[in-house]
Amino acid sequence: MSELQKREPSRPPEAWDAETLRELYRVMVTIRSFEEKVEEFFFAGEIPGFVHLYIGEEAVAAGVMAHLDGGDYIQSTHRGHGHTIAKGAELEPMMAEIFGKNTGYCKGKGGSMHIADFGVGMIGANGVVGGGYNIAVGAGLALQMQGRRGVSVVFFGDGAANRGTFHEAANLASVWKLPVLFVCENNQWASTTPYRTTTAVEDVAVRAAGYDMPGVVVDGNDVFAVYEAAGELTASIREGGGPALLECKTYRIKGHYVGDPEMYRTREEVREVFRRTDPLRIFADRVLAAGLMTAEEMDRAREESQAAVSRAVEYAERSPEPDPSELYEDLYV
Ligand SMILES: Cc1ncc(C[n+]2csc(CCOP(=O)(O)OP(=O)(O)O)c2C)c(N)n1
Repeated sequence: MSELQKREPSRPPEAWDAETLRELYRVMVTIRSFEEKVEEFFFAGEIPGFVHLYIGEEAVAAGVMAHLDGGDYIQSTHRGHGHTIAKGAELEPMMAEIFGKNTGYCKGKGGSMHIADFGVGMIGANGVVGGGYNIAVGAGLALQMQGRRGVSVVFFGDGAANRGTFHEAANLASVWKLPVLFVCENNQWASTTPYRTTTAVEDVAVRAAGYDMPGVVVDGNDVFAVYEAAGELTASIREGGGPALLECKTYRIKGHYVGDPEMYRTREEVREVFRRTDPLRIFADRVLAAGLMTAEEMDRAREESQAAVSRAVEYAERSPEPDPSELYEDLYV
C-alpha cells in the first residue's frame, strides 16, 4: 500500500533556473491580475452570471501546469480561470467568454464556469461539483489507448472530494493504471462549510492509499513545493506508473462567489490568513532574499500582466453579444 507523503520543497533557492522562476511568476501574477479585473467588472455590472475567483490559489495552477504541454489534458472546476490561463489559453477569448460575448471561447454561451479551449488541452471547466473526475479519467483512457505519453489532470476542491464520483474515478483509474493526476485544491471551504466539519480525515490525500496510488500533501501556497511534487508525480505517470493524488493545502481568499456576503467567517480571519499565505508574497520573499529576481523584474512582470488583462477587457467590451438566432447551435443532446 502506498504511504501518504507530506512533502516539503527540497531544492535550495539557488538550484532554480531563472527561466523557470520567471515563468512561474508570470503565470501567477497574470492569474492574479485577471481575477482582480474580473471582480472589478463584475461589480460594475458588466459580467452576467456567477463568478468564482481563484485569488490565493495561484501557486497550484502555476506549479502543476509547469509540467504539462499541449498534449496533456486538464479538467477544471467552477473556479477555473487560473487553470485555464496556466494551461496556455488566451486572455482575450477568455475574458470575452466571461463577459458573455460571441468572441468568447464558447461563443459567450458558457460564461465563467464553462470555459474550454481544446486547442491547448483544456477540456472543460465544470459547474457540477465533482463532475470532472470521470471526464478526466476518460481522457486518460484515450491517452493510454492511443499510446501517448500524456497526462490527464483533474482539479477539484475539498468539498468535491466527498462526492462518490471521486471514488469511482480513482478506483477505475487505478485498476486500469491510467495516466491521471488527481489534484485536490484544499482551500478549507466548500461554499459556507469549513473542511473539518464535513471530512473525517485530516488529509484528502490519505484516501489515495485506498486506491493503491501515491498520495502527496504539499503547502499549496508555496509554488516551489507544488512544482516539485507535481514534477515527480507527472514524471511517474508518464512512465506508466498509474494515477496519483496530490493535495495542495491552500486558502480561499475571496468569497465563494463574487458578491458572497461571507457571513460564515470574519474579514479579520481572511486578512490574517492572507498575510501569511499569499502565494505571490511567499514567492517574492524567497526569490528576492536569494537574489534570484530583482524587485524591478517583478514589477515589470506585474505591469505587463495588468496591461495584457486590460487589453482583454477592451476586446471583450468591443465584442458583440451572441445573436439569439444562434441559441440552439453547438448543442449536443
Ligand atoms: C453536484 C453539485 N452539488 C452542489 C453544487 C453547489 N456548489 C457549487 S460550488 C460548491 C462548493 C464546492 O466546494 P469545493 O469543492 O471545496 O470547491 P471550492 O469552491 O472551495 O473551490 C457547491 C456545494 C454544485 N454546483 N454541484
